[in-house]
Amino acid sequence: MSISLHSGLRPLALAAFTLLACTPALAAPTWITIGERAHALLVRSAPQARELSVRSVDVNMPAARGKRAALVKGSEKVYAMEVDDADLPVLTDAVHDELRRCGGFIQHASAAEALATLTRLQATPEPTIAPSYVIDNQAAVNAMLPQMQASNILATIQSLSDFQNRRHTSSHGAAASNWLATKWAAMGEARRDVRVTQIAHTGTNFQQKSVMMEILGTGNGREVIVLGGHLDSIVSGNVETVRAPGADDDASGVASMTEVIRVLLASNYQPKRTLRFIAYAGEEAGLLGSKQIVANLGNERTKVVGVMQLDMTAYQGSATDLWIYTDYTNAAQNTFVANLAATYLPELSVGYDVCGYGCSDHASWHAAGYPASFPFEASFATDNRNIHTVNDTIANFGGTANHALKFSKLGLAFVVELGSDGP
Ligand code: IPO
Ligand code: ZN
Repeated sequence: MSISLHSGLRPLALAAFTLLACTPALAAPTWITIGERAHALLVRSAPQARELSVRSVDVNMPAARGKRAALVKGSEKVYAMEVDDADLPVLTDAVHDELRRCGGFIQHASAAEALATLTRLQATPEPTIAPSYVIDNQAAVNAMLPQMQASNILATIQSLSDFQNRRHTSSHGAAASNWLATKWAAMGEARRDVRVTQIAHTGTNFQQKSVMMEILGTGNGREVIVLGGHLDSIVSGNVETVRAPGADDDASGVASMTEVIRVLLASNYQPKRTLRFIAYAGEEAGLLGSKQIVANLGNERTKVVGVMQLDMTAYQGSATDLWIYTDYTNAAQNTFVANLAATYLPELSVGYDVCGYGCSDHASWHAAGYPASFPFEASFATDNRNIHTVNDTIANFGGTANHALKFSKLGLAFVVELGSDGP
């Protein structure tokens, strides 16, 4: 700002200048929306952060945490904040060290976007397309489910956790992206309707690309079903040298998706809607990859009909098999997901829980108004204590991918039931 003091400033401008001068300028301002628990850490770690707005957001909660589908209204405060870009790594570490199991934040491209996100959360967005949630592809799904193998999932988890780490700002994170893109491209080589792309991102030292495989829809290809998980892993420390196997968080989700892809292609399944499998970069640093992918859709003539996130599938926290998270997800689609489990995996038990604002990439989709669901490996109280540490290993989730296989099966049922619907 340049002010010339001798040119007769109007009192209002002078008052504004005085106010601004009292607040230290942020070197590189960026904008986030953040849930109440992570916000408490932010004001401690970055007192110069500016609050732009705060809303109390209604969230669906299970009437009692556990095996009950009945939902009640709860609420959480979500803040729009202007912060210094340089403060975000500290915040990320604080969130992961202290909250680990709940709450996070979403980074935005502008103050206006952060504020618009708050408004949309409050309004409980209506999906632009109301898909049919009728379960009517039993023949196709039941033919594919028995082909799915835990051993394949385990092998992919092993390969991903063999990278030193998968930080979005490290050479290892970039290499893991290249490895996955090569693997998915080889799997789809024989099909002309399969495309694998790496999606580059913007941000400080953001080296890791998201990886996307598409199976193009034959009849209704402009409508899209998304199955996602995140590629990056995190342990605090030097990004080039720290060890972050991230076997459960989230090699397991990416590996579960990879087995869905393998069996769909082996069965020569051709969807009517387009299927997108996305391994998001930079989830651990504020849902960075998914946020940018969702924002980029603004210019694309596609309609995302349904989104499922697989973030942590390999560690079974309790006797209950599948936990459906009810906050910042779509209630109607969650009912559909529970019905898929009852239809195709009747031997499994289902529980319901909440994890707070921004706990995984489904929140990027939900915040933009797309129907998203988040089936998870455990309850909030019984989750894997080893995530975000060097001990997030295969051995520490029990050495098999038997639990992860359940999520592969659920994911396959989800993409086939929604993907088979035509115009
Ligand atoms: C996560 C989500 C819900 C629960 I309960 C426990 C853990 C994962 C999220 N915190 C994360 O770090 N994803 O990568
Ligand atoms: Zn994590």
